[in-house]
Amino acid sequence: MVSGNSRFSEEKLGKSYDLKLLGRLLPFAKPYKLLFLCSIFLVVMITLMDLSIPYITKITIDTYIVPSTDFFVSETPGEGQKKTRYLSVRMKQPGVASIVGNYPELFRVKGESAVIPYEWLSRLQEEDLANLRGRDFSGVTRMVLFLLVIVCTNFIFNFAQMMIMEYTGQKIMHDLRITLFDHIQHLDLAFFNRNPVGRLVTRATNDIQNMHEMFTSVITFVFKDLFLLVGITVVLFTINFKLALMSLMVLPVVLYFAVQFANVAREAFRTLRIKLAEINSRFAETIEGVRIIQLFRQEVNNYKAFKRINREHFLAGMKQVRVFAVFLPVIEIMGSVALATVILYGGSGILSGTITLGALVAFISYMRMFFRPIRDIAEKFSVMQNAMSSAERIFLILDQGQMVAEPASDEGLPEFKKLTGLNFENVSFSYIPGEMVLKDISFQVRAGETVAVVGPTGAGKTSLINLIVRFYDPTKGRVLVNGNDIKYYPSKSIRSRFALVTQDPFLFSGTIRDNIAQGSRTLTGQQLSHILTASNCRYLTDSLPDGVDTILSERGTSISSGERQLISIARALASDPDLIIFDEATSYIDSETEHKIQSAMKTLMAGRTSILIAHRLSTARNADRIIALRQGEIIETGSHDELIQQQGYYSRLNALQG
Ligand code: TTP
Ligand code: MG
Repeated sequence: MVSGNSRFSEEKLGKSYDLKLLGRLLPFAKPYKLLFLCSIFLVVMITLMDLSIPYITKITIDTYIVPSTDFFVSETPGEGQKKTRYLSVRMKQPGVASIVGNYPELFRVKGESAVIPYEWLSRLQEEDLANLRGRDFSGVTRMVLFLLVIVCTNFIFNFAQMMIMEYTGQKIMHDLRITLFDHIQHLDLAFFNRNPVGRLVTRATNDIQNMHEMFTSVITFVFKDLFLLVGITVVLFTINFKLALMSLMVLPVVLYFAVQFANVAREAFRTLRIKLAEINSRFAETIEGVRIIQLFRQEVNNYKAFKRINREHFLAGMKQVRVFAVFLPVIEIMGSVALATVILYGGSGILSGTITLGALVAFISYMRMFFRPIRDIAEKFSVMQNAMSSAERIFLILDQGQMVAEPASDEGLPEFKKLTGLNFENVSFSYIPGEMVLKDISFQVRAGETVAVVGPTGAGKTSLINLIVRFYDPTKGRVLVNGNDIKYYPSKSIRSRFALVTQDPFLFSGTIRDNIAQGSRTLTGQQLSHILTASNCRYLTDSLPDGVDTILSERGTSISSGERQLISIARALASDPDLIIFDEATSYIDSETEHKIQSAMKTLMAGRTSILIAHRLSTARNADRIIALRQGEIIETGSHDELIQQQGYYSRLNALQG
């Protein structure tokens, strides 16, 4: 079952979480190196600006608002309780001397400067106070303007950085998706036997999207956050070593929690991802098999199974929420503890004059800034986890080396021009090692011949064809085209000369015209009209309101299987091939449609080599040679008349079909 498979592979993948993957992504990021550098530069600038804001506040406070030339004097030394803060002004400053002279009872002159207790400043005339502190006022204004400039520049830089990162992320995602798409369409068919469609589609959509998020948000934020953390630590220690040491004392506890969190969260994310994959594959399976589910009235059972998976997904989601719900408040509390420490030690530092007020304010701002990145990184952890496992799954496909084998250039034969003969030389073949589907098959088809293959269902007829068009290579023996091993021709040149009408033809969603023109050069209106007539498709297109421009829904389900086969005959005709391979439909087709198909086939086969797989002996009867296949072995071969005379399998079949 699909879900079982995908669960297995999800689990297997979830365990290995590896930074080496980042290295593998580098080639995709390389074309955008300059943009990345630009972005990193901007991030550095932004961080520096972020860091400077509290520092500017500190300078403003310490230089202008509460200048550090202020000092405290204990008025009552005996008790040591009451301290008075004095503002000191320089007598040399213009206007100061006269103001001081006006209030002799308030100022105490000490040589070059005069001091006045802060409490008495309010007793001065407003005008005098403004003059006295004029320098401070203009200083504060200057600093505020400076701050404004920084905030604006910061905004512009942030905008630019975000745009660049988003652009780069989108570009990388597109490149990655194109690479994946192209890789998948070149893969060996055996790969698709092992990998359900749903899973492959998830790779190209979800997984690529996850990578995009990593490139944009994670790289930007994590880098920025780490840089900010380091920056803050450095600034804190330069402002006041002891206070920095005190306030960062909670850091080991925070680190401990972060590591614990990372471990639990990883597990929770993994479970969530596995459950999501199960939901996806169950959904895909249900949609794919909805006919069978309804036919066998499996709705209730299927519903129950889905409900269970859905609930498990919910529980896994809740577990993840719980992990975050514990971790984030813990970080919050640690932040508060650090803040309390700063206020406690910083406050007493101010009182004892070892720390300036500006330094304390800056410290408080920095501490607030410090804990935000820690939260951020923790939150980005989930994106990172997702992206890593997505990267792993994408590379798992990209590492699939099983491409359709092409000849090595020196072994390659010149372009395949015209078919002169096809040989099977002791060919044996198995899809699964050990389970032979074809056993020691040898036969020859000369140019212009029609060879029919008959045999019971499961005999290996379709498998035989798979070898001719090189969907697979034989396990043993050789398939020869024009006397050369088919392996030495580029499969492209072989396939352009062979046309295959399959048992259950696949039509793409698109117009009938596009489906017919598939693979062939451009078709003129006249050619198309000729093909429609020759393939008996005209009655079909004439009955449709939009004619050849009718859009077929996905898989061509809007038309019947007989009509689909007619369109695929037209498609084969359009490519004007040398070899026609026709795998007759096993499904019931009314005799009128059957007649139409047969006459279309006759036109198609005229003057060409053909291999027919026949279920209705009326198709086989006129072939030059008939090969009867049973359980992967050729049991009879000869013309219709010869085989009838042999009184073997074919003649019994003939008698049965009347
Ligand atoms: P087929 O070659 O498909 O048998 P057939 O074409 O003769 O049968 P029918 O008349 O019903 O069209 O299958 C032969 C065996 O190979 C059968 O046991 C299924 C197996 N098989 C695979 O395992 N993978 C494949 O892709 C195909 C086509 C067949
Ligand atoms: Mg078949």
